[in-house]
Amino acid sequence: MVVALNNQFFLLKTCKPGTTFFTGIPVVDLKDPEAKTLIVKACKEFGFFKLVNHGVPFELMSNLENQALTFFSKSQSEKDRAGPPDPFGYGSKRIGRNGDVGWVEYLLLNTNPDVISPKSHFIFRENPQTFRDAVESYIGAVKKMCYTVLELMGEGLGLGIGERNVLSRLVKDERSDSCFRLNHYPPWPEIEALNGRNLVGFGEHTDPQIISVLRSNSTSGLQICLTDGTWVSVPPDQTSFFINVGDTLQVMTNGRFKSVKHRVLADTSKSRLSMIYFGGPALSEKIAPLPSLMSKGEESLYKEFTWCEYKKAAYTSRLADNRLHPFQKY
Ligand code: GA4
Repeated sequence: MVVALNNQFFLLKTCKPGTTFFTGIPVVDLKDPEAKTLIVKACKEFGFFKLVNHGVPFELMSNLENQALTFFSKSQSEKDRAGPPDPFGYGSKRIGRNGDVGWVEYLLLNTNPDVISPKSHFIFRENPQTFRDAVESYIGAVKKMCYTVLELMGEGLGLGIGERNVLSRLVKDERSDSCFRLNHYPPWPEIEALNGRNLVGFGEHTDPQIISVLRSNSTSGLQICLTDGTWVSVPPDQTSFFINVGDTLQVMTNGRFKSVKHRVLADTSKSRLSMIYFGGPALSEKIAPLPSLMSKGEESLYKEFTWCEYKKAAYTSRLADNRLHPFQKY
């Protein structure tokens, strides 16, 4: 449907809201001795799981949530000074460069201190130091927790002693091309023309990187697509993290793990705030199945590519595209 905002017209997608929450989301307790096995099982079956007992203090999450809400409550012209996203910076309604739109505004930041983009410098120069501190403390804690998850994945996959940390090493690398996103989905007024449908906040897509770590407030909206193609609503939990397998991890496990298709529907009455850390490899990194995972005679399902090549292709794609398609052998 077409929505008019500030004299501009936007074509926004709508979709039928799911009526019930899905109760089958795998839950992994990071302190459980069986965590590595459960992580691998969830990544194979869903490409997605909820992480509890993760050790990241709730205060870091709520502090960043408050800081982010302060930023998003500024006037449009003030927020626009931190945009447009190139890809880093503030963006509103437009996602990526190829015509995708959603009922969302966001800040996209890179997380590698050596390559902080001029845009990030600007965002933080123009905003209180408390915002920058909140982003940095949160990312610091989430990164550490993410390394633990990736190490458990390596163990759970049965990688040899020498290779066990290969996934966490890629993300720990100082050249790692990781990024961080704050998404704000404002409530939207009941519009009759929607006929009981919901506005799409962030359209369906898979994440390109190795792993994504999402935390949201208690407003629902996130949906994942199960392997049989059904969309289900994820019950929100502001104290936990939701972990997504990205396209790169799908390739590195030669399709054993599935990168999960997901989307976000906006809520009519409550705003949703999510924060997502995307752990990616260095630009020069060659992406291919891990040799020690492969069974005898097993062939790679993908042509070899570097993260840089994949990323270039990704930025010419639409959100819902299968970005691995050009790299698939069969
Ligand atoms: C999806 C996952 C991350 O949010 C993101 C997105 C990126 C962007 O917003 O700039 C992309 C999208 C995401 C994949 C395809 C391209 C690039 C928008 C888009 C249409 C930051 C990322 O890495 O890939």
